[in-house]
Amino acid sequence: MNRATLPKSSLPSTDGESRPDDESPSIPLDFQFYPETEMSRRATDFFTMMNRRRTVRSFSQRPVQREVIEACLQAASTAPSGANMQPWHFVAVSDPTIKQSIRIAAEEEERAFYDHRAPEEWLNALKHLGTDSNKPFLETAPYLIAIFAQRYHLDDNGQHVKHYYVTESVGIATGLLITACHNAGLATLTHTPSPMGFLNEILHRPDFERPFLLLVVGYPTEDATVPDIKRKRLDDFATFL
Ligand code: IYR
Repeated sequence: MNRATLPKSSLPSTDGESRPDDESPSIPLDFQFYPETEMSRRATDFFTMMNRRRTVRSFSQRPVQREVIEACLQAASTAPSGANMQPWHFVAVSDPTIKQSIRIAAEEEERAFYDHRAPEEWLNALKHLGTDSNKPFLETAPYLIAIFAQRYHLDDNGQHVKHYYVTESVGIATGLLITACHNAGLATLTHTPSPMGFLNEILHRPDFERPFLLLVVGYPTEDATVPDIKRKRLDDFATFL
């Protein structure tokens, strides 16, 4: 069973009495209210912290504690999801042999992409990033987190249970994972070799799971540089009516 469930006997009912057959139990909301000044400060502090996040492409071999990755994955799993189906699966890879297999398969797809698959317009759009088909970070970074999107899950009787808003849900979970990693002091790279079917094979994931993204996680090398790109200004990406 993939959804969080409460034992039925502990479910409160609207009239305050335990009702074993209640299908939509509720519990008190654990919500934190802040005074307005503290709220403003928290909001701007968080933006300042997130504004330092950059996509990194040169990773050192420095290891990362598994506990940190576990906590970041748990943060990712707090994402809202269609009908609370939590339609994601994360495979955190630190095994050097598996990372090497992923690198070999990803570079093969990337060579096809850069050599003939990508239209000229796409290659032009990527020029300022300086990317190519060589992906050494897939072996040097301590963790590769493969994120899979599940189209459905199997219930206890082996019946398909359809998932809803899968892409939106997994996209939000991925965003939370990137945020959690950055907050913990880790650098990330969203890597999307296309197609990514090789991840199912290498990581033994079932067909109903679609590889969504490969997140490279670790520490930047001492001499890491990033492209000098600018973020849009608030006025250019947001409208208040
Ligand atoms: N997957 C390729 C190409 C690539 C595509 C986009 I859109 C990027 O923002 C960056 C790279 C690669 O990783 O090189």
